Amino acid sequence: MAEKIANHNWTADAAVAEMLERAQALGLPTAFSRAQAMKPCPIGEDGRCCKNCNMGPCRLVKPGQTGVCGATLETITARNLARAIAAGAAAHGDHGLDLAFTLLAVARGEAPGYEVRDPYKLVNVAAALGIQPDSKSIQALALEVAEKALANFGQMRGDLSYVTRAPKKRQEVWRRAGVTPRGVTVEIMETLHRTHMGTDQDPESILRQALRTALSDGWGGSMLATDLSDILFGTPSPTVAKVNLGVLKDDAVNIVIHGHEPTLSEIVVAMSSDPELIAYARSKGASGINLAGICCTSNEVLMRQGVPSAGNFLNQELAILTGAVEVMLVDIQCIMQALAPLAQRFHTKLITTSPKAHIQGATHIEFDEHRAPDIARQIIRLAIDNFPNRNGSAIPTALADAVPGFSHEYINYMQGGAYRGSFRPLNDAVIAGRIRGAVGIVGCNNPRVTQDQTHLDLAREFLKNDVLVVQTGCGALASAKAGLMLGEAAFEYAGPGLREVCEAIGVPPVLHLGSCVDNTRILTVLTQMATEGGLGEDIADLPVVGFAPEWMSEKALSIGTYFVASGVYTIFGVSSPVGGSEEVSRLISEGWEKLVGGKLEFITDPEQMLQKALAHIDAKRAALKLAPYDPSRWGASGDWRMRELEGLPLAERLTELYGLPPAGA
Ligand code: NFS
Repeated sequence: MAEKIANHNWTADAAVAEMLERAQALGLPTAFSRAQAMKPCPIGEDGRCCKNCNMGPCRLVKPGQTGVCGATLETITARNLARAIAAGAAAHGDHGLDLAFTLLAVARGEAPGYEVRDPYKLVNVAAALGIQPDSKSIQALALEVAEKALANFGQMRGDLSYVTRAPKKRQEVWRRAGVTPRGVTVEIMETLHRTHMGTDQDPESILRQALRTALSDGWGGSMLATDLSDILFGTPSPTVAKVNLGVLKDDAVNIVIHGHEPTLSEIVVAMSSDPELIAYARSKGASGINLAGICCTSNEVLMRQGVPSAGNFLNQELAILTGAVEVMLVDIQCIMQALAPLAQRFHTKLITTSPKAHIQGATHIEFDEHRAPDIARQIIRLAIDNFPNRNGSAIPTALADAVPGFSHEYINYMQGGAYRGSFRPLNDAVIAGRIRGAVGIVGCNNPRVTQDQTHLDLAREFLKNDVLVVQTGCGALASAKAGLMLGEAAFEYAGPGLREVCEAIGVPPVLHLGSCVDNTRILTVLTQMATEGGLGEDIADLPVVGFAPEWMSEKALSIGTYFVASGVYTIFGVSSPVGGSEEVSRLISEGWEKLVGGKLEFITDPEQMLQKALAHIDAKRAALKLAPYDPSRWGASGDWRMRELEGLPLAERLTELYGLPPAGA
């Protein structure tokens, strides 16, 4: 084990490697060591186990074998995948639903500490939901938007409001395939019903409903969550922040906020600068209050408030292992139960806050948006009171700077300012071949593969190939930790064409678009690219590919599937949950490609992922009749070239740059 850690086989993150050594020295288990000790069940891993009724569980391990009810391998693997997608969509939907309730409380004046921070977004979202902004007050409009969002979650008939946001051609594809989502809840409910014992037993039909359910997430639950968060907490724009476990401070009260909803974390951020609380912290011998995020809560407050990030999913236990965390504050999703016994080995208090997420051994302080400031203050005081109990700490020094905060609104703005913002420059760069294509590398960490490694290998290779990289979730934090989200990364990693574009606009070559629900920002970017002109008329026409190379959660499956249903070739790593059935693997790739234009593949070899994606991007370019990718055409201008030529006399520089004849010739 020691050798493995030393070789960084478990992680690409130096801070994590350091903390894993400490875990080992203290004899404490982590997800990394548990993953070694617990091999995946080979039957469940590729979807061949059915436990949907009490005649089983049935394990289909022999050719031609069926379950007790006669269910085939194809039906069972398809049902398992559909259920996982429904669970993922439910997680995102329920998160969005809570934000709708928060906006409702704000509109009614019942949520002290919150307000509509982005009224422009409120007006835009209202229009997208079919509400006429007219001359209504912000409060009145917020009320209508909240009500309409709630109605979308519960709607049983018709189409989700945001369906009309997709390119026209995409809407037709959905209509023809019969996958246009009606509401959020209804699709999840129907998937659970169809996959109940004895209902839908045609894998193709089950998988079609899985597409519809995923669409109700992407163009429903998650998209609403993103929009409502922007209305309440502000639409992100670039900011500078520090990332990795080194953000924890030896001399300050460290509060780590972990989970997914921005509602609680935003108010904790606001309260942490309260002079009274800072004075209280000082009275206990601390220099102040230091907040740091983990997972998607981190992404939410990183991109909006520049709150430092202690890292991604697999960093959560290691933050506690530093011994420097007074409180780990959690809400929902991706929170390991192992945090509770681990926290008890240190002075750290683990505080759960959601009525939906209790953990035995944690302190539960229930969050209620109607009295958020009081609750936040109570939690911060508790952390301060815990500071004197700290008994030695070992904070790794690894730390990186990052520039997160690329909402699609900002991407539009950055290409021309307030008056001429548009997607034209980006489309032109793709058309000309400066940018070969774009990839989204998103999703989780998984201790079954080296932490962050595939995220980073893919990102660097795509940059070298002039492919623009956009990221969210834990994938985004992987790149942030490795310094890829800085302008300088374009010089170091990007190919000549992409480098020129990054230089001209002044952006990193890897754009951080937010948390996992913010994958919907990528849908919006793709829609804008598809409708701007020159790159076809549909998302499926674009030279783009999606990735979740280290996925582990059901949410990731829902996200991947809504990208497929939106027309995107999507590649997942680690292992396939439908690997037990060749037929179902074919249905979600070739079958879905025929039906909706996108396909889902599970590929474990990163090199193969890369090559297949580049081939796909080039094929889409060819179908659009764009110039073939040729990097030798670029790189003759821009800051980089200027730097190269810096040492030359002016005349020679002009010859190099513009082909002017050398002086005296
Ligand atoms: Ni996404 Fe965010 Fe991370 Fe995976 Fe979990 S934090 S919602 S599920 S692990 S990316």
